[in-house]
Amino acid sequence: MSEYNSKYPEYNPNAIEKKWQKVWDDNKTFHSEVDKTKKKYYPLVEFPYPSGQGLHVGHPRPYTALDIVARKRRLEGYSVMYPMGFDAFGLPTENYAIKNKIHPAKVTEENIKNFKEQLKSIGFSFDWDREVNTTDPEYYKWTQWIFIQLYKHGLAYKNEMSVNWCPSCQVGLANEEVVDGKCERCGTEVVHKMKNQWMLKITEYADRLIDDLDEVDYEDRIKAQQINWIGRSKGANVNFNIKDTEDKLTVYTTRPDTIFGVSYMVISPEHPILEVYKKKISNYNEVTAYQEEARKKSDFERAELNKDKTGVRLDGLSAINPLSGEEIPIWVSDYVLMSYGTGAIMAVPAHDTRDYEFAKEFDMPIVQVYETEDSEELPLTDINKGKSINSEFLNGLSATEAKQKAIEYIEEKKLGEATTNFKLRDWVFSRQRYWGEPIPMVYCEEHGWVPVDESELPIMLPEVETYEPTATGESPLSEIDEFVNTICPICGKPAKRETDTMPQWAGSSWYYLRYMDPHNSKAIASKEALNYYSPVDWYNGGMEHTTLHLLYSRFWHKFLYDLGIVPTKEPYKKRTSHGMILGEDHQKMSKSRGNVVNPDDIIRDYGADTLRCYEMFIGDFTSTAIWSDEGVRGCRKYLERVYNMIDLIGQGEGYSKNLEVTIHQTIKKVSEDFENLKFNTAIASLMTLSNEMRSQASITKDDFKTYIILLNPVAPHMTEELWKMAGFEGMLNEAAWPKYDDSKLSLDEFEMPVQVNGKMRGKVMMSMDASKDDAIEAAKSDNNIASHIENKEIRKIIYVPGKILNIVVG
Ligand code: ANZ
Repeated sequence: MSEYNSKYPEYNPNAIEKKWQKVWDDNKTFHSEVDKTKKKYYPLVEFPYPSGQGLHVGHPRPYTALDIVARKRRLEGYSVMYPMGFDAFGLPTENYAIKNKIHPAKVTEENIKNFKEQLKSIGFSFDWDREVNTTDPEYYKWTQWIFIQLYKHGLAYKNEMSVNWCPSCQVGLANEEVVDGKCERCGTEVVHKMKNQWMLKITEYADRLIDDLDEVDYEDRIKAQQINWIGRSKGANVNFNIKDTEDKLTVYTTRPDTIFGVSYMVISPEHPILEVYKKKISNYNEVTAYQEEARKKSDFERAELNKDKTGVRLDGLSAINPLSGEEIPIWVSDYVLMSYGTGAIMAVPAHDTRDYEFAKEFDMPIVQVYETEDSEELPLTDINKGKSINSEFLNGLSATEAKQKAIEYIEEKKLGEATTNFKLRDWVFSRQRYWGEPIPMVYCEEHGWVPVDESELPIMLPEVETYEPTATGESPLSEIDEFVNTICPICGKPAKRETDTMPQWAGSSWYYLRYMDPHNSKAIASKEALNYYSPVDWYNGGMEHTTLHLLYSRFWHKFLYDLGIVPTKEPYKKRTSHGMILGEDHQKMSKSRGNVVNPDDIIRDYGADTLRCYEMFIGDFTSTAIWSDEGVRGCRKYLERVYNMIDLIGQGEGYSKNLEVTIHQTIKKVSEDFENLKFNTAIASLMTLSNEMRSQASITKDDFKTYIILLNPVAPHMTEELWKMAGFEGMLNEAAWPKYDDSKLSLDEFEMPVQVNGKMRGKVMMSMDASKDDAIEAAKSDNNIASHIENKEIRKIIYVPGKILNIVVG
């Protein structure tokens, strides 16, 4: 079989990779169609924002991971749809366009072209016929359509409200876009501004967004973040009468069982009751001065950083504890936020840290209403093991019992009611910028806000000269008369278009649906496509998108489910997250630090397969990893060694006897590890197997074939080339994923160590369950061992099957 021993050309990834990429492209190898004879599989990665910087090495990490899963699934016989697209609206492009006076659409087009070339050069098995681009009018037509449905169902409304405003980007931000009181994008301190904004009622779905997490397979840390972000809290609204008035102050409390420990109340500086009773409050000027101070602080500063408690006691206004009948003072303090609960609290300093700090500062009484055996210290906040005291009918009860009983009592006496609160706020959906989807609404003097007729969609972004935000903070669209002036869809009289655009999160909230049927002009996607491809089987993306994109898209999906448009309650069956890749200096890669690695350079110098292999081998997929050029070179060397293994192919059918067990073990390990995000250990076991193969004088065609199929998802170009070089039939991408045989996972023979009088005298091949007699027989057949027992009396034999034989002679 001399043809297999012939000299092959040296490993030249640049030539091999270009060649196979063209073959895949020409043959549409990875194109998917609805095929009811096969089970579908839909892996999804977050589509990139096509920035001017191009792809960085962080992108290929998740893309390669799910490319591995996609390629493996195809070999397992699934109909796989692995799509890619571009999330192209957004500020950086707009800012670049402003600075360089190029239309954002043009900038986007160029960036996408560049990104696409880069993605193709890495050899991902994306179905490029399904590419989507959120800035394409044929795409955003449907984003606008969904908005109209939301409006028609009462889930979109306009509201004058205080918004987070970034003075630098000149744009309103959602809570999710404010990090530590600063703009997520540019880091500028966010201020508050009153604006009329479109809002989406995500809060109406808050319960379902938590409860339905039971039905999906998300990493625990992802579920936990979603639950915390939504922040469901169960408690009660309790009414406190304001002394000598008809009015009540309603508080929200999660601990109605501590009501006998209330020694004062606190209301937020923005609480409307202050205005109502300003004549009764004798120190009102102190109150207004305090309100002025509070206005300067963000909610974050007030809630999270508020260490030193401040406040003003209202003179002339007090409240009555509804359970004890006691008169208690009312304070104003900024640690109580108007945006949560009712904006008023009952203070229980013995059992709440914030109330305790406040009571200490202002010398208010502290009444303990729980005691535990092991702690005397106040505030006593962990009262789950405690017993209620000083609380009349609650005395002696545990916290759970007392809470239950207090709520029952409060409801029965009509003093309040059980309530659930959420930290989640409605989604601020207006942006005063150019490069986004126009919100398809019209304002008519007579009919108010009216959605445009659906037949008019898409409402196209008009061509403009400049995209700068206006000095007033209005969208640049507001200065284009031809855009603004329209007619009312109801009465036909002159009306004005909404000039705000949608946030970048809009287009990405439903893109996974468009992939299913990207060219449909009549609907988001056909019923057939939706029924076949739904839901996404495995969605991988960044942890930073857990509270924004993931929540928003689950919300839209549930809404579309309620309308009967999508067939599943949840969009994504499984969600995982990858870790970030840091530079060699252990810092986040950034231009200014000069530690950015460009994937193009790695591909040019080492090849795409090396890049892919290294990105998967770099470390635990879910954790942060540090880039190392040394590691890249190691992966390249490994691939070269595998490439050269083709020279080892010799005679023989089936697996080589010496390799059989390791091959079955490796099939099992690689198959399982690829499913469990353990790409690095899968590659490690492939490396071990290749070392074993290379230590043989020759290997069989089948040894080699299985090896390259297992490696194919990681290094698809080289393995496809080797497939052809070895003369295997068809293409590797049409082969079948190898199966392992359970019975062949361990050796039935092993090298048994033999000791004579406790000294190691040799090793013999033995079956694992050989009898004692067979073991002795085998030992005697070894010359060296035999020489140590010859002519001696065997006194004792210690034999542990599968382990060792010890012969004691005298
Ligand atoms: C009395 C009490 C006693 C409370 C106790 C806690 C512990 P979560 O779990 O986050 O929902 N609170 C209510 N509204 C507030 C507001 N607008 N600003 C600041 N604090 C507010 O927290 C609910 C608890 O936070 C409520 O229960 C209330 O204090 C406070 F031992 O009432 B509690």
